[in-house]
Amino acid sequence: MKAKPVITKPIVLITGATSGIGRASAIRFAKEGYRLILTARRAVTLKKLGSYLENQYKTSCYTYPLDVRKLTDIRAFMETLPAEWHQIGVLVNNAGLAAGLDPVQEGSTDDWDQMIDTNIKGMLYMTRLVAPGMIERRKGHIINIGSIAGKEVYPKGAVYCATKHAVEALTKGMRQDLVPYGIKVSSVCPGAVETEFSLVRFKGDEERADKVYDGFTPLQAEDVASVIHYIVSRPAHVNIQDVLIMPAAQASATIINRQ
Ligand code: NDP
Ligand code: 8X3
Repeated sequence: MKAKPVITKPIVLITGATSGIGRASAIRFAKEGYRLILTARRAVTLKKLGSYLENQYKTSCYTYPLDVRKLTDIRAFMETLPAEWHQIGVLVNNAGLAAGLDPVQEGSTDDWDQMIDTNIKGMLYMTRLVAPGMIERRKGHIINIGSIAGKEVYPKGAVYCATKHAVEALTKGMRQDLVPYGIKVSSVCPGAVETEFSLVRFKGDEERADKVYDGFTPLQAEDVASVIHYIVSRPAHVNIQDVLIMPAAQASATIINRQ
C-alpha cells in the first residue's frame, strides 16, 4: 500500500487581527494547529494576541504591526519576513471598516478616503505582494472578507457598499487571474456581526453602536471564523467560492426581525 503523503498545514496570514472577525479567525486557526502571521495597526494588542495564542495553543505566531493603506509598510513587512515564514499558504484579507453613515451629499470625504484606501486598496496591496510567492509555489488560497453590503446597497451606506461591491468584483477578477496557477480565491460575506465594527463606524459612540444589535441575535465573530476555517480546510480539489452568512433574523441588508 502506498504511504499517505504528509500534509502540513499552511501558514495563514490574517490582516486586521486585533479585533472581531480577524481576531476570532486567529484564535480558530491557532486552535486547529496552523502557524499564523498576524497584522493590524494596534501594535500592543497584536503582540499580546500573538503571545496568548503561542502560550495557549502551542502554535507559532509572527506579528507585524502594519497599516494596509501604506504600501511602504507592506513592502517593509514582506522584505523583513524571516525565511521560515516565507511560504504563506493562506491570505485572509479581513482588515476593513465602515466610517460614518451619511447620505452622499453630506458624507465626509475623509471617511470615504479611509474606507476606499483600506477596504479596496489595502486588500489589493496585500494581494499584490503576497500572490507572487503563491504563484511560484503553485499553491495558495486567498479569502477576501466581503459583506452583504457587497451584494446590496442601503441608504446612507453608498460608499461602504461601493467598497464591498469592489471586493466582490476583485474577488472574481483575482480568481480568474490566479486559477492558472492553482490558487484558490474565495469570499466570505457576512450580514450583521457584533464586533467593534459599529463602534468604529460611529466613531466611539457606544450608545449608537449598541442600537445596531438591539432586539435580535447578530452573528458573532466566531461564526464567521468557523466558515473561514471550513473553506480553508476543504480538500485541494474543492474551492468554496463565496459564502453569504447572515443572522437568522436578518433577511436582507435592511430587513431585520427585531423583537
Ligand atoms: P472590527 O472593527 O472589530 O475589526 C476590524 C479590524 O481591521 C481590526 O483588527 C482593525 O485593527 C483592522 N483595521 C482597520 N483598519 C486597518 C488598517 N488601515 N490597516 C490594518 N488593519 C486595519 O470589525 P470586523 O471584525 O467586523 O471587520 C472585519 C471585516 O469584516 C471588515 O472588512 C468589515 O468590513 C467586514 N464585515 C463586518 C461586518 C460586521 O457587521 N461586523 C459584516 C460584514 C463584513 P487596528 O485598528 O488595530 O488596525
Ligand atoms: C457590515 C454589514 O450591513 O452594516 O458589512 O453593511 S452592514
